[in-house]
Order: sequence, then C-alpha cells, then structure tokens
Amino acid sequence: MRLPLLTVLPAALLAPALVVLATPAHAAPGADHEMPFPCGQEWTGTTRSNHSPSTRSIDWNRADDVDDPVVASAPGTVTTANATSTKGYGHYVVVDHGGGESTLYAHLNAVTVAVGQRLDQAAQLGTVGSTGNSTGAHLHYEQRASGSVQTAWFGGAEFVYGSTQRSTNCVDVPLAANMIGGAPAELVVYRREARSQFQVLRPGKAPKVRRFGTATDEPVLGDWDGNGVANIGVFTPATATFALKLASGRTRIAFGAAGDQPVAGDWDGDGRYEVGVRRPGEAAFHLRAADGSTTSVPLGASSELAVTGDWDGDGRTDLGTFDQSTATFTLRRVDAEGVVWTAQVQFGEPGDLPVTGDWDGNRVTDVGVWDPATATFSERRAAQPTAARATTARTVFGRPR
Ligand SMILES: [Ca+2]
Ligand SMILES: [Ca+2]
Ligand SMILES: [Ca+2]
Ligand SMILES: [Ca+2]
Repeated sequence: MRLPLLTVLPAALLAPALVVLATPAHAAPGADHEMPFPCGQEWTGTTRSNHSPSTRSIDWNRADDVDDPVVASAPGTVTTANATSTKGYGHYVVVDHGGGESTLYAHLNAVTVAVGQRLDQAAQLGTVGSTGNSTGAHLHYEQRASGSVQTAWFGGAEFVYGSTQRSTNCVDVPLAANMIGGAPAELVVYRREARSQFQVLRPGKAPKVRRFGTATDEPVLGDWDGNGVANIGVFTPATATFALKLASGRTRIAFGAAGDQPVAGDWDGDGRYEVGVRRPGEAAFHLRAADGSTTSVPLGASSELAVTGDWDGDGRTDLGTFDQSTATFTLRRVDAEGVVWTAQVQFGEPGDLPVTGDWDGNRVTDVGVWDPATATFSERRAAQPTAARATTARTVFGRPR
C-alpha cells in the first residue's frame, strides 16, 4: 500500500506507456523463479535416483557449458558464497528469497558475489564449473523451502525433469538519465536479452530502442562525451570491463573487480562523466578519475544498492545507497568545505528497485523507485531529494515480472 502525500499523474507521461499484460496463473508456492541462466538460453535439466541431497535437485547441462554464466533465478540476498571448497558442492552460492525459501547453485568455477549482497533476478552470481564432488561441468541447482529441496518451478510451471527448456529469465532493469531533449530525465529500461535493449520512454511516441550489451551485462548511463546528454554503456561483471557507447564508436575501460556493480557520474564536475563501481563485499564505492586514478568511498551496507546523482546541484555527482528491505535512500554529499553529510529519505516500498534522475530539470537529481511486480516508476518530485514537501508521479513502463 502506497501512501504518498500527493499523487500527480500527468496524462502525457502515463498514456503512451500504459500497457496491461495478462498475469500468468502461478500455482507454485512462494517466490516466482525463472531458470538460472540468461534469457533465451536452452539448457537440459536432469536428475537421477541417487541424486544428493534430493532427487528434486537439478543437474543442468548444455554443450560446452564450462564457464557459462549462472544467474539468480529470483531476487534475494546472498547467504553463502563459497569459492574455496573442494568437496561436496564445491564452490557454491545460496540465495535467500525470504519466507524460508532459498536457492543453491553448486560446482561453480567462479563465484562473483559476496555474502550479504542483494542480488536482482537474472543478475550473474558465478560460472558453471566442476568443483567439488563432480565428474564434469554442470550446474547443480536446488529450490529449497525451510531447508528441504522442493520440486522446481520456473515461469509459473512445474519443471519436467529431463526436459530441455529455454530460459525466460528476461527481466527489465530500470534506469533514468537525460537521454534526449531538455534537462529532465527520461525513464529507461534495460531489457536483458542475448542482445539487450535500452528502451527510452518518449511522450507520445514509441520508446527509442538501442541494442547494446548482453543478458548478463549490467547497464550504466552517463554523459561520456560531455555534450549534456547521456550515453548508454554496460559493465560486464565477470570480466570487470566497461563498454561505453559514443557517437563515434565505443570505448572499453577495464576497471573494478568481478562482481562489482557499475556506477557513473561526473565526479570532478567538468561536465564529462567518469565510471566507478560499488563493491558489495566491501560496502564501498571505487571511483575512477579521468586520469585513471581511483578514489574509494565506504557507504552503506553490503545489502544496499548503489545510486548516484547530484543531490546538491553543485555539478559534481554524489553517491548514495538504497536499502531495498526498508525502501530507504542514504544520500551522501560533500559541501564546499569538504565536510561529508548524509541524509536519509524513505520512498517506495520494500522490494522496489531504486531509480534516480532529475525529474523536473532543475539540475538537482531526484530519487524514485520501480516496482518490479507492476513495472511502475514512481518519481519523488521535490526541490531537493531530501525536501519534506514532495509529490509523486507514476508511470508504467517496462515489463512487469
Ligand atoms: Ca531529457
Ligand atoms: Ca568529469
Ligand atoms: Ca553534488
Ligand atoms: Ca530535480
């Protein structure tokens, strides 16, 4: 239940984007899972009579599957990230989905997440391997409730053990930036596909679509060339590499570590955006300056998500975090004397994903959220993001999960 002070629903924003999709009938209890592989990939899931710890476990394979990405089948919090064991499950990850439900991903080669980290659905957590008690590369996968392995369900249907299925783990990731026209930010979704799509919402027109990145890349928007309008980019978490799209082509920047989350901002205020990462295991940002040097800024907890924006309107991008369990932003700014201030703003509902952008074009970045269940953006509109007086504008855009 949302209780905004005042709700503003501009017809021009709502009308072109309002899409009603049929809701599939979900008979499975608890969380809605998709296959633990990127959108569009086909995998065969088998079990056997002596499958440990349960015949309800799934062994996933496809041709040449060693080092293929493994992604979260539903959003959750990482509770185990074992990258050292040579026995049993080998290197494995457990994701807690709440309500006593969890998923387990075993025999991984690489583990690219940290304990405590909040993981979005379809976000990469590691790669397929053959570590531990395994005789060949495969993903051992379990859906658990109250600690015991359950029959697996994907996309609202009970899994047929022994079948080959195509992953529909094809979620949208919400974003915003000034992509076109005047200063106000446009709403954007990154649709995870084999060739992902950036979709930019335009009032009264079909969304502008740009294909860039892959299903396991993480999207990032920034004004790489300093012309006042944001460009698209992606970060490949397995290799810690940015690919930034420019009018003249693309730039690659190796920065950060495997499993980092990308951020972008104009850290020095020269009008051109730089990149950075937030490392969940350290609960710290690492910002890259134009000369390649790095500044580290601890902020928030491992479970919080990174946000960026110019909260004070001084032309330099500031940092923040979003606690998805309480829907609370922590916004950090540094004043002219170099003193660091943080302020907290509660907005949205638990489970929402954070989105920041300058909704009104006053050069001060505002906060917002996207509700994955309804694909609804809620923009908190205020003179400053921490101002008590605010209105909420809602826009349905993207694909509900
Ligand atoms: Ca704009
Ligand atoms: Ca800059
Ligand atoms: Ca600032
Ligand atoms: Ca603003």
